[in-house]
Amino acid sequence: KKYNIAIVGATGLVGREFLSSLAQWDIVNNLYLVASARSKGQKVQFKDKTIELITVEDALEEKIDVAFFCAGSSISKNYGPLFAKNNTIVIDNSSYFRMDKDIPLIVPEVNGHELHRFQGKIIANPNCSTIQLAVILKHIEDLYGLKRVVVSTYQSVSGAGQKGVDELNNQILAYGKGTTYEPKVLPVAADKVFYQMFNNILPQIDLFEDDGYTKEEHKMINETRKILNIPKLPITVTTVRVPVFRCHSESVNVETYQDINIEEFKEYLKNQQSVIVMDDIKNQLYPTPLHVAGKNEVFVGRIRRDNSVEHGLNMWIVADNVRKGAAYNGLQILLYLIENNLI
Ligand code: 11C
Repeated sequence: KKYNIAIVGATGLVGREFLSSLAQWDIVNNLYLVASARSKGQKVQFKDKTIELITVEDALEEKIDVAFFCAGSSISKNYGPLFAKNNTIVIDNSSYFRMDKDIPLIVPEVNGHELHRFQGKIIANPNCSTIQLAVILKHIEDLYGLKRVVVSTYQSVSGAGQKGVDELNNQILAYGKGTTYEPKVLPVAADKVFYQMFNNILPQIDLFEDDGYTKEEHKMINETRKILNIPKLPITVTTVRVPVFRCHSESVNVETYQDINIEEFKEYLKNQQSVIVMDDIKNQLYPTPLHVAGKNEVFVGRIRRDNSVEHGLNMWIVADNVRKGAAYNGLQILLYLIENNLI
């Protein structure tokens, strides 16, 4: 069977990635590419078809089975429910609906089962840095029981969208010419002060909240608890932007209830969906952003015991934030619905 599919935000970084991932599957009947009014009429290639961009209002006139939203929270807030009312399943990449108790927040290989009893139309796609963490934590919870989690992230500029990518690129080019390029986007376009990203590290992703944490840190904490269905999981996070274009990396420390057999854990992980264990220190093998960019799986390495607690381990998790962290996870949600006859 084939479906009428819309991408709302088709010209953005995540929208373009969704389009190229979708091209690898034979599930599209009609494809609707939605962008802002000023892009209306521009043409985009999808396989052997040329498709004209339309506005979100135009798309509401069509009969669409599934819409992938990746145009930011306000578009999702304003139009997601209108598409849902039209009987369209909305897979929403924004943060707007994620913590709504009636909306499932899905990483298919972790909690796809929640979709079987879901009657609604809007499904949320989690934050990029949360997805890669949840994929690995699920297995630790299943095997040993999670007692406490401590995470520090090393997030690429593509997390801040095309503007973040362009800003780092311009600063690198300027450095090559012996000049500088003034920051206007990073660390956070909506904040007051901007810092150079090239040759620098910025311990701020998104705006600060009253407790001294950033919104990104709260997202990782709250979304991880919701996806794993452990509402009180003790977890603390520091999120950091690094001058890398693609892939988020995470240093993760976990304390568990039961004793961990590191070798057994590695073997178990090797057999899990979406996980690639890349951990051979004798040969200096561990995941790096350059290696993982463009791949769909979550890579894990540096898996080792934490001897400072009774049962603990440290590891290094890397995933492509635009793929598994956004577009590919959204596509996986759609594929899960199809495979399980839920659409
Ligand atoms: C970043 N994680 O790297 C953010 C971007 O809630 O989907 C993703 C924002 C979101 O800046």
